[in-house]
Amino acid sequence: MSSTGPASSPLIRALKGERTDRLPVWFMRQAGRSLPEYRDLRVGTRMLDACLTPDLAAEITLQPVRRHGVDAGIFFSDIVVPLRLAGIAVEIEPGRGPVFPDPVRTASDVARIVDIDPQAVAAAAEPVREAVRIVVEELGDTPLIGFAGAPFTLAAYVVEGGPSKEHLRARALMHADPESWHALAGWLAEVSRTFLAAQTDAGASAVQLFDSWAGSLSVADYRTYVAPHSRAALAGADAPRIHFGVGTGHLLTDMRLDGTTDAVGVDWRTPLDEAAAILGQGVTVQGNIDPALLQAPWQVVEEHVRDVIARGRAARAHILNLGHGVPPETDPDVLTRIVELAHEEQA
Ligand code: 1CP
Repeated sequence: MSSTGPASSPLIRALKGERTDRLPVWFMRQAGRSLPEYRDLRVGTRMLDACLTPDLAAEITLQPVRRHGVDAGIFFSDIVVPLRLAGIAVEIEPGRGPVFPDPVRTASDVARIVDIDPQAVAAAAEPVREAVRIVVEELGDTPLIGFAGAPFTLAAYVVEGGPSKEHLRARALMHADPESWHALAGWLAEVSRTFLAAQTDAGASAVQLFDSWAGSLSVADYRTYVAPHSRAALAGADAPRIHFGVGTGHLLTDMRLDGTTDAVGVDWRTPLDEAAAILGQGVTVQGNIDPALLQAPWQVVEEHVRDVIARGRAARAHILNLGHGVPPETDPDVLTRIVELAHEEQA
């Protein structure tokens, strides 16, 4: 019998640097608002309650895998879920995103937060482990990707109190009070590490750290104030590791975190052959279909996807994905056709 199970899937082999005859493809934010079956299920349930209801979170995770035939599930949750589990007040407001009624801005705010034992997250994470176990059982040979927010992206919300454009308050705290910044980022790293462990312990086969807003940082600030904490969050994960950011063309090499990452996620701004030239052959690339192009006529999408695949051949291995999340207004059939196209092409 040939070897089976997620460990020999195209995604996990690509993360280990192998090219197989099937190009693995999945989509960030595949589980969510672009699917009518998701919108139906979510009626009457708040986002964070849905994340912590095991049957519901499992079903939402599985929907896009069934529909599109993607090569991985991404666990349906949110980067702020471990903060809710730590007992911090947070809600996800429809159409806006995560909102913290008590933002963490002063040294005493930080002291109040870091006083919470990150192990409280592990103890409260049973609904997460339960949902992951259901998903892993259903997925069989298809791997599940667990995820967490990187310390800087989480801080961008916690310090600001909600979504912001340039994440000024978090970046200001680094320089105004470096000690408080490092205390906060270190605590967030520990919380994200614990959230990743809950998912891998329950059977997730790979993890992705989302540093969605790291693109707003200078290289110098990234190295001093952010990279050590992201490395701590990811280094503890007992599974292959993907590290993703938006607008991070200037940070690609640093995002390898000294070899801690198996793959670097690249947004749509940097062609994958250029990214591979910068990153070298020690790491796999993931990306980078422009989400804006999903609205274009199919011929335009097809040409773009073929170009992304061709450029991805410059890397040691490639995982096809978007350059950021699926926009809510995307026609899900376009995603299904992209999966079919990727699987027709030789990796
Ligand atoms: O009611 C809803 O449907 C709310 C929309 C929504 C969804 C479906 C939010 C609110 N989060 C999610 C799920 C989610 N969040 C997933 C599910 C798995 C999948 O990818 O299919 C994941 C991986 C996340 C991670 C996440 N949350 C990130 C990192 C990824 C990214 O897109 O950059 C970030 C930045 C968040 C914060 C967040 N949560 C929700 C929103 C609208 C936002 C962004 C707000 C902002 O613009 O700052």
